[in-house]
Amino acid sequence: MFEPNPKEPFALSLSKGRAAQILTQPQHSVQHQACGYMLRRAQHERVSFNATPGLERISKPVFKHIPMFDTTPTFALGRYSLNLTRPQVMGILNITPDSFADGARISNSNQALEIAAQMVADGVDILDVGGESTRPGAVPISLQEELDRVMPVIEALKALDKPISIDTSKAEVMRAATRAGAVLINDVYALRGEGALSAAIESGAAVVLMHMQGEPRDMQHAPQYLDVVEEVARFLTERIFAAQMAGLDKKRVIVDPGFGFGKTTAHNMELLGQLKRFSQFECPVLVGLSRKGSIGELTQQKQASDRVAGSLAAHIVAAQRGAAIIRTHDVRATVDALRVLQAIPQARVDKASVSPDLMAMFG
Ligand code: 7PJ
Repeated sequence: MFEPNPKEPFALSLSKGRAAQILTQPQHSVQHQACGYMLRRAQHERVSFNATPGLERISKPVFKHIPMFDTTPTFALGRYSLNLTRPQVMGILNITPDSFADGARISNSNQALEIAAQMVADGVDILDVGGESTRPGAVPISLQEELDRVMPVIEALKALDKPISIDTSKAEVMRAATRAGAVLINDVYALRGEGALSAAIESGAAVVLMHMQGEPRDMQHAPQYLDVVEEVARFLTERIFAAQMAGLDKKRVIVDPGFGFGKTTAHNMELLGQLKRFSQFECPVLVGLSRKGSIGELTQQKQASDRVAGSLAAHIVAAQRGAAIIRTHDVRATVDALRVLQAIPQARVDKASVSPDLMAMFG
């Protein structure tokens, strides 16, 4: 426990080494100590704070005053920073003539810009641009075709000043898109394609590593697992490891269990139920169930556009179980639903998880 020096400004009373330790060690005990210190300091300076004995409620108002101790979780996307204290919404822009799930079929960049501008007005956080369909049964397209679809759209979307994600598995598309300003590479093959890993690393962009069993062409033909949660988690562990070994900082990684990619509805629901398992990677978790077949199956809605309510229910459950990013076609509805979820105060921190110092302070 370190003691405040009431005569000195707060930041100066910490040695540099100690401050660095607090900032780099995520252990609760250290944070609790820092929090206790902050509280006494706050009391001394008569900073008002809510003294409810729940760590979150105490620490937020106090930490807010001290930039050095700003522990707000964020994720860097180029010059943008995602605030991970609330689930972020990724809007889907599929520039694919065969993309039947889209509210609108996007065939040119003007149209893409119009739809994306609406998404921005609706509160989107990331725009995900894809040129190749990866839906079940989809047939791959050529590199040139994919570039021709996505590049004009990426150029057009820059006007909106929102983080752009490129949904691709091809190294060349990753390179071109990130050169043009995309800050996130969303690869359903988790960088297993030829040259993809090095292209992603060299680009400096963040990456989404997603699990898929099989290939889009045939992945929904009788997918099988002994334990879907453990198998998906193992795959993601291996891909994070491969990325790290190749030189990619884990701070640039987002993980995704890949709903619907070689999974039955039962598999998808098992993954959704156990989503917390994926928080163990300490990477943001992305979830995409928007209008997918499983939602259609559960709600008996054949039309993709009739699956909005079902998708919302699944995404809210995902957000409650730790999803950091929700990938959706329906931005307005998703933002609204998440706002309601966000308005619910977090459960109180378990007494046992609060340091004795802090408890003593409040009796
Ligand atoms: C996903 C995706 C997903 C990520 C698609 C569709 C199929 N990328 N791309 N996660 N799904 N990261 O949207 O229905 O679940 S394409």
